[in-house]
Amino acid sequence: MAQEQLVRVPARPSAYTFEPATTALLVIDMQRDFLEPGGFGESLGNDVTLLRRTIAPLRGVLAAARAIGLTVVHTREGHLPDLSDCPPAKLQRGAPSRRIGDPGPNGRILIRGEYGHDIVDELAPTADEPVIDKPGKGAFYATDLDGLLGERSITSLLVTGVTTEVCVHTTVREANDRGYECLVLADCVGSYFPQFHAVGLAMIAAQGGIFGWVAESADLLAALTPSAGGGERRGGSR
Ligand code: C5J
Repeated sequence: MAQEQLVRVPARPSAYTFEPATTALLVIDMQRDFLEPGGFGESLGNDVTLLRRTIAPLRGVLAAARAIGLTVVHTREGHLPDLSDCPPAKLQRGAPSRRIGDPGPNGRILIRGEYGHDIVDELAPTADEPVIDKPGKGAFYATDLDGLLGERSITSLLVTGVTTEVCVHTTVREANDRGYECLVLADCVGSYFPQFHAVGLAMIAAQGGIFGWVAESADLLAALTPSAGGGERRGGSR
């Protein structure tokens, strides 16, 4: 019987263990519309530079995931050009300087196919990495993400992206209800509101990990490096 590699990552509230063959790296909404000036995030009055600290550690995690052949899935929040998949409640909410669908410097705000809707250059997906387009905050709502993960026998998710308390949290909650074991990488998720980021992470790991686990990406990377002693073996003859 072939040996299966188990990776054990120091995490909160307890160590997180996963098998790479049944784990996916989920990169949520690392889009220009949230991370660069002139997009949806800025139109809501946010300082987009607050999210950019996630890019460097996420690049490291992405490179490590690709190196060991982990399934990598990206998501993008956005809408069809005719806005038929955008509920009026979402379109009309608040008083943004530009609404969803309005023209901006990076194209129409949060519209599929526009430059601003796409993922930032630093984290561009490779041709074989699925990109899930989603109309909502949660990556499971009105998408085929669950089916895609099921086809690949994925049961564990390493969750990254923006924003911590909105699309990341919604997706982790959806995933948790569907039985996935989620590890959220604290330095690879970000918010326009540092206090929401901190509380959002605390909420995930509270109550014995009510929604999942939280770890730093450095601890994941160390666990993925056999010389660092991170790997454990399961199965096989030992
Ligand atoms: C927001 C997201 N914040 N990706 N979307 O509207 O978190």
